[in-house]
Amino acid sequence: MLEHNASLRAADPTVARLVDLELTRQREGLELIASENFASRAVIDAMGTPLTNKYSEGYPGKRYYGGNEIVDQVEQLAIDRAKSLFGADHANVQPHAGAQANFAAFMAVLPPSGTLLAMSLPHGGHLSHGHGVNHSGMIWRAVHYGVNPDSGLIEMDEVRAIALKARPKLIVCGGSAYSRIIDFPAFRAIADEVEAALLVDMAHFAGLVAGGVHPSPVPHAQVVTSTTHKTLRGPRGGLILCQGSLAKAIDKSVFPGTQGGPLEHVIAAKAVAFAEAARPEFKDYARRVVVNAQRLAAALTERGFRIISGGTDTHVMLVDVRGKQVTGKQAEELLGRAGMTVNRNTIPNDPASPFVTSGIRLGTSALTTRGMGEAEMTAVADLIDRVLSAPTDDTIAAARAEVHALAAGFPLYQPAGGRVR
Ligand code: DSN
Repeated sequence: MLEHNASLRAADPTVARLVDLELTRQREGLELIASENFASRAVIDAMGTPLTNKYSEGYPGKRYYGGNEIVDQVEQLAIDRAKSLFGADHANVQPHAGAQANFAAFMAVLPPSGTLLAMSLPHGGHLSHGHGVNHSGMIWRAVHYGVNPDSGLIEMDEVRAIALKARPKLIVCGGSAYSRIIDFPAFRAIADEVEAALLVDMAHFAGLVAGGVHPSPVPHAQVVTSTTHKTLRGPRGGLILCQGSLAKAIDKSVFPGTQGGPLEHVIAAKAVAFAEAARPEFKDYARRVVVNAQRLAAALTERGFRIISGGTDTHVMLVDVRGKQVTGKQAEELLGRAGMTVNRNTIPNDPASPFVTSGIRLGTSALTTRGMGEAEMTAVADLIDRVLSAPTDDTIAAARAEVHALAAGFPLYQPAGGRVR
């Protein structure tokens, strides 16, 4: 357990034991889920503070409760740091999570029953971008674009043709399993042509934008939403950036529109993360995330896996596992038994159901935070290949031992000398 949690151990050993077990799981395994990362000790410390005790509905200087003099400073710091980090006119740091950020942002720019155009979930989009089982798909009329089945790429001509036909008032790009740089200027040109607003959900690649290794959507989109815990390596939470003209509408849409009291302890942790992401060493981190992802994708390709779109420009890749005679679900389970955490994922035009899938999604943000580099990525590709090519108990046990040894070389949350401090 993190040593500062000694009070938890004394007060509630049951919860403390579960935290210990989870920390051990994180330490001993290889975290390959593309949307996960390891927040710094400072970020975790900021979350575990008495700021959680405070009600602060409203915004700095305009609250509905007394006693917010200090909390105002915390939230203003987070706002200022977010604006400076991303060069945005306005930031709202209150969304509890990415889906909440999207819902509030959509509500601010698109009246209910209006039409939105976004990437379809099975092609790499996101549930909150108008999928039928999500409220966004019930409140708004959602039309979707996908990727070319052969290239795995978004085709802007197709997006434009759909937009001209559907006449959306909101166009959304960004998603959870698209590994290539999105053409933001082209999306903006289409949005302008059909008189729609452009919203970019940069949840996955926000850290790469902050680190300067990915183009920023901020100059091109009226609204940019994000989470703060993926490549950005902050606490679990959401963020909205927007042009100045939309600042009031966005703020009203978050509170009182969709949320109540903000989580100021998490907002403090967001402030810490934004400052960390502004440091020169974060630029180096972001660069290594992408180099590692490209190495992992290349090493998997060399071992007979098909990477959708042929590779990656970011931290994420979508891997077709059918060549190894397994489904995505089986691959997730087999790799999990070997200590490698991945998630099954549909591939474009997947013949398997979303519960079974033909692919897995991998990302390098977390392993890079641990300090791993290209040699380790090759080793990880080799482990994945060995497990999925011959998934016997012996192969899995041998791989698990190697996974533990590899992880032990890159310690996590150690009291002294660990790579995540
Ligand atoms: N669940 C996140 C992901 O894994 O990409 C997106 O919200």
